[in-house]
Amino acid sequence: MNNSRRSFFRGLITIAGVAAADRASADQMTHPMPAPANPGQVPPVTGATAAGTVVPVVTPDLPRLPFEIVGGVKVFNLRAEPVKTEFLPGRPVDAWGFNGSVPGPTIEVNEGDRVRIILENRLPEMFAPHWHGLEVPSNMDGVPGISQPPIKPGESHTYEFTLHQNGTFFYHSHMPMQEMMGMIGLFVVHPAKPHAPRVDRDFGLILQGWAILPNNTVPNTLAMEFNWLTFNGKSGPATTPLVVKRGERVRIRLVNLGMDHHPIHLHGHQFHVTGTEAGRAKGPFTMAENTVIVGVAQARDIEFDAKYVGDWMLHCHLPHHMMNQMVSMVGPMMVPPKGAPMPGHEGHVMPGQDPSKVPGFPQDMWMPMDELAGRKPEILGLPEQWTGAMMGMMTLVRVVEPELFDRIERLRAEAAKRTEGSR
Ligand SMILES: [Cu+2]
Repeated sequence: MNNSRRSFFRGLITIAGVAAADRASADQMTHPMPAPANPGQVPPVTGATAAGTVVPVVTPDLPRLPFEIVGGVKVFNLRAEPVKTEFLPGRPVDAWGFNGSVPGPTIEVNEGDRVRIILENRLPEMFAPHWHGLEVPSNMDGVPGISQPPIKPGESHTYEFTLHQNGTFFYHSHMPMQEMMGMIGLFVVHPAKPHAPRVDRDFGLILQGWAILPNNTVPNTLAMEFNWLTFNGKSGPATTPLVVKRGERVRIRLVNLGMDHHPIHLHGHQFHVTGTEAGRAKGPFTMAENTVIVGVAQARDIEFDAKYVGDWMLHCHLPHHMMNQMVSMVGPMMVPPKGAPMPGHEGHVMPGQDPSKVPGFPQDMWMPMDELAGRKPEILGLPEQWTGAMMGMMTLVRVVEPELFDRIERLRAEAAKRTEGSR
């Protein structure tokens, strides 16, 4: 990051931070307890998997799409529409998504289910949804002009098929520019018989890159450089940590739709890739890894035993994907004059050293923004300034002792109850 870009970003963060802090204190007056991070994280009382033998998938910061059973068919209603969202509090974005969410809500079903998806197009232009990786009849494939006429604005189209596969799939617009506005959602199909070894926790993350210029809210879908990187529509530190209990077996489903491939790295543990966008891979899984490239249009399921207690980073390892608001600035490169240290760099220079004589200074990206992360239960117990280096496509896998896990679960259940009560 060059000097002017970085100092500009510092300014932005300060402004955003002040605005967010105001909002946060206003929030705290009306909601004294931590707000629910994600109503979709709470397992459904009734739903695809409530009575089943599989663990429900948790998609942090994204809801689950509800359904009704009509004549043995699971019926879903999906609306393609413009969505106002925030990657971080104070960073508004005008994206496109589904049912008020970007990415769209997670469709979660079981192998063997018959599903009917009624798709309403509330976009100002034509659209059709493709079911990526699913083996469906050609006229259900969602390719405008080939397998069906495009769905015109204001019109609906019904898709119906039986799921004979299991694994991590997704739905997305089959129009590339609409994809870059955010139009994707997870489509998880649980196996009829759980895979061995069983997992105790199952998570899903959608990886996206965005080009949004300063003072702008609309993604530039023609761009080839991306300055915002998100997991499930949030940038660090607004991504909600994945909380697991020590000793549990964990699956994380990673899906990428964008212009870049993302090497996703997990700290502290080794994992195996157990599935792709084609479903479950064939075991035994012998190659241990801690970094997996999730290419565009690919899904990668990773599984590991959460052996080690700690707050472990899970992030894209491309250096620029570990940042927020990466933009080049017009104008002279900034060189800090002697005797005028840059804000945030006091004490970073060896005594007697002139920072303006050190080529490349500054480079650190330490920007604590705890106030932007909110007060959700999943961050309980993290140290102060934990957000200092949490940016971009980055979250935490928190492997915690049972006692802390139960406390977090209790807070989440209480928050979910309050959300229910306020409806
Ligand atoms: Cu990346």
